[in-house]
Amino acid sequence: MGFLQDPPQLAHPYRDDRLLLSMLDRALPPARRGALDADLHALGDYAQMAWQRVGATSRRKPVLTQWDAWGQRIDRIELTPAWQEGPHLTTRHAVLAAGHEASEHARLEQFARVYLYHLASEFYTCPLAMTDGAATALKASGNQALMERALPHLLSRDPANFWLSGQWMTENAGGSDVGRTETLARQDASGQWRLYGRKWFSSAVVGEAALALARPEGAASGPGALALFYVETMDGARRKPELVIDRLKDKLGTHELPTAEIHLEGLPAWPLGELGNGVRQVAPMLNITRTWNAVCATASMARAIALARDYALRRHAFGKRLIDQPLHAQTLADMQAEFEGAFALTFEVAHLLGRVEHGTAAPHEAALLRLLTPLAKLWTGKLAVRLCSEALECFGGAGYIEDTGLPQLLRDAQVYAIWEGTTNVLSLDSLRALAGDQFGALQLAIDGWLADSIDAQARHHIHAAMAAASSYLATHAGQRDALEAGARGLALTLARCTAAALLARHDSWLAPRGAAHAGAALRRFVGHGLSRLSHADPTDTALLLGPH
Ligand code: MFK
Repeated sequence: MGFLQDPPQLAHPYRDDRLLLSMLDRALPPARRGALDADLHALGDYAQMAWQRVGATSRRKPVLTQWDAWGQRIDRIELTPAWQEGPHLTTRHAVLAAGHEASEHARLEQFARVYLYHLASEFYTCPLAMTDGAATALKASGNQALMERALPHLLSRDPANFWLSGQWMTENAGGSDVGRTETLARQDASGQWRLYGRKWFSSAVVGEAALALARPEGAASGPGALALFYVETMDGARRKPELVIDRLKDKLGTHELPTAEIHLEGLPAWPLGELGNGVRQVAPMLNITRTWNAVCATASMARAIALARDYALRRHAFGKRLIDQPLHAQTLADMQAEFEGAFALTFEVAHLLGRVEHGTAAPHEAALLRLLTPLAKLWTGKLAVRLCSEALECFGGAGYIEDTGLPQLLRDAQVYAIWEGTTNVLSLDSLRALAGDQFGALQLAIDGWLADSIDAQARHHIHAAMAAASSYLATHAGQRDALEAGARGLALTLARCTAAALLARHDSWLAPRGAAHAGAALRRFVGHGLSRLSHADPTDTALLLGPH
């Protein structure tokens, strides 16, 4: 046999990840940092094992069996091995429970676990995200009875006791525009609320609970009249007959995730709070799942770059290793710098979330979190697609071959920009957030992060891009259409300015400890430009979209 190429090897995602290690060293007090180590080592080991399993087994999808041999409706879903292992891994390493501990660092510690677990979990993290969101929304509702009933399950450290929760919002009429929800909530003769309708994307149909938006019978149309309900799906070991699984979706990616279309035929339900303003009540859940989305998108980028870098050390072309080819090295370094910016923003949101939840944040930081959450989600969702695509190209033809395990990275990455609000919906959400004093909060935070920065040029570029964003907002104040048309450019600019300032903060912490790579990431990232503001003429937009 002729030449055989070494496949890429996955370095240990925790022990060998200088970025994750240095971020945790900077952000956590030593005692908490030490206590976290065992779980992160174990989840890194699991991630390496799972990557080897990808190469050694053929891909499987969940299978829905709707009827048993004797004609009984059963709607049984057989899951892949990683999904069967999910409850054990999650509870043993407190992937969910850690985020709800009584510490301002709880969320950062949780999301470090999520970052390591995500790809190995085969997107079991999707229902985990919704479960975390449901627990958070239940706490925010203050509904003691529902909290006492559900939280011990949702946050359990015992796999036998652990429940997953879904988030049932999307319907045929309303994906982004949730206000068009058609599901009806009706009280039966005993006063029990029951839900009737069709949910078009249900990602955690294997879960034991869900939060669902529905319109109480007789309520007005529009989003304000929707109510948020808690439901349970199981009756002992059997799925409740009022929940019917119509079919599993055939998707571009996330194949292991059993996304379903379902019907509700009178499923018992309990309102979380008032019978209205359901979107406002579900917002705490959305902000949590959007944070998970950003962390998982960042984890996909990390995996794609780690494999492409390893391959560049093994693959020879034109007499040299790929890593020694100037243009290939430049390409990888550019990817790394963008990724490090995304990583910095994502984990700042995670840490900030914990501080805001535990009341240790500075006064401006709640407003900051409200703005940075959609920014992190929308930017990382887009960047993951770009970086995973670029990483596949680094393998040449091998990156296009299914059983390398590489194409899956790109197919799966596409979902991050769609889940939990598309890029444009999140850009509009960041405009909603900017209606308060969020811009000032961001400026204050950036000034703080840059206070010790040793890179004057980076400081100059960040200030210039923030000034341009500020003047853009002032110029278009009151012009709703213009603001909306430019919302994506504005959001990306603010995300990039924030990321650059966070890279500068990390550099000023790391450089005195003898490590120069954060400074390199900062210079390269800023070199790619910070402003993405668009000044498009609406007349040209209409001409471009007019009849051809
Ligand atoms: C591995 C990673 C895992 C990630 C999880 C994967 C799960 C995947 C499953 C899904 O994708 S489920 C589908 C997710 N769908 C969405 O995210 C819906 C996207 N659409 C939006 O976000 C719309 O912008 C929205 C539905 C919110 C628009 O609804 P409305 O009713 O027209 O919004 P409106 O009137 O502006 O806001 C209503 C209230 O909610 C306002 O409060 P007030 O009533 O007090 O004024 C808003 O301020 C508040 N609000 C809206 N978004 C908020 C928020 N508050 C805080 N944070 C937010 N993000």
